Amino acid sequence: MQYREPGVLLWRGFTLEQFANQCFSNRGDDCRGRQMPIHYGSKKLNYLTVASTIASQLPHAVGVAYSLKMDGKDACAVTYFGDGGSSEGDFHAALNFAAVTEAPVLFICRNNGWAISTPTSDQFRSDGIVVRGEAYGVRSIRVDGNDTLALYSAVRAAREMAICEQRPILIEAMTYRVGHHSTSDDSTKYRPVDEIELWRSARDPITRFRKWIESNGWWSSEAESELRSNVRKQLLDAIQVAERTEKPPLVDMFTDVYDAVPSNLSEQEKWLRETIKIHPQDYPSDFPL
Ligand SMILES: Cc1ncc(C[n+]2csc(CCOP(=O)(O)OP(=O)(O)O)c2C)c(N)n1
Repeated sequence: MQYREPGVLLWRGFTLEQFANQCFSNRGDDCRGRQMPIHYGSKKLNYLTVASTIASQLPHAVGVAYSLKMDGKDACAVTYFGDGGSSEGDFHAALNFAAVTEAPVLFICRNNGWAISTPTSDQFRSDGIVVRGEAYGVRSIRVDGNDTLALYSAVRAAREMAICEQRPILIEAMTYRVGHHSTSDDSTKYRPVDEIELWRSARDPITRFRKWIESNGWWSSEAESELRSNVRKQLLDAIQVAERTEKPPLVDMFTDVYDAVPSNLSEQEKWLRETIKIHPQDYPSDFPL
């Protein structure tokens, strides 16, 4: 997984409390504080932990897909990446491996025009990502990523194909990153404000989808404001509780990587405990030992 797909996790049943616990690295966090914030993962929901080392998730997904194939499972792996991810070596290795092993994997590329401040024109001169999939022998489709229904039907058909025909499929969803890359980025430094505004207003995919469900009588502005205020309240509650929840115990820093904790790690744990005893002023008084 990359870092822009919490929606997938939400859809599968990850709760707002779980999101908040992960961000606060508390005892309720499944990763027990061993990942950076927003690096969610859930074994129960078959969601591999987010990797922000760009494109490293792609070969992993092919490995997962290949193992599903060998086990004869009626399932496929799905992996997400950006246009920037397609400029990494891992993208090429993954596509080629997937093609030759006929692994049931969906590569979903979010071509949003930018890898932080690097536009796609400075990344490649091919006709986007879709042609590269074809070049590797991976069936590929380009879709309007701002058209919810088009994307839904493309992904649905691709999933069916990946599983029934046991093959990889690449989807290039064309979109635009309206927000800054992250909180440390100011995208107005490298692109015109008018361009951002056009995508934010006239081309906003949420407005487009809302119009469609409203015109079918499935949605209304009242339903929207009720949903927004309910979710906002649930989210604030989850954040407040997560903020107050105790941190994981110190021993969790040393567990879960190996089946049995090896002696060098036990030794490090001992040193750490001794250091805390010698310098208690450097650690919070409620530090969970
Ligand atoms: C291997 C690696 N190189 C560089 C970075 C720094 N970095 C973080 S996000 C990013 C841009 C990624 O762009 P893209 O894949 O298009 O995804 P987007 O954030 O636009 O959705 C870069 C270069 C990183 N995280 N990992």
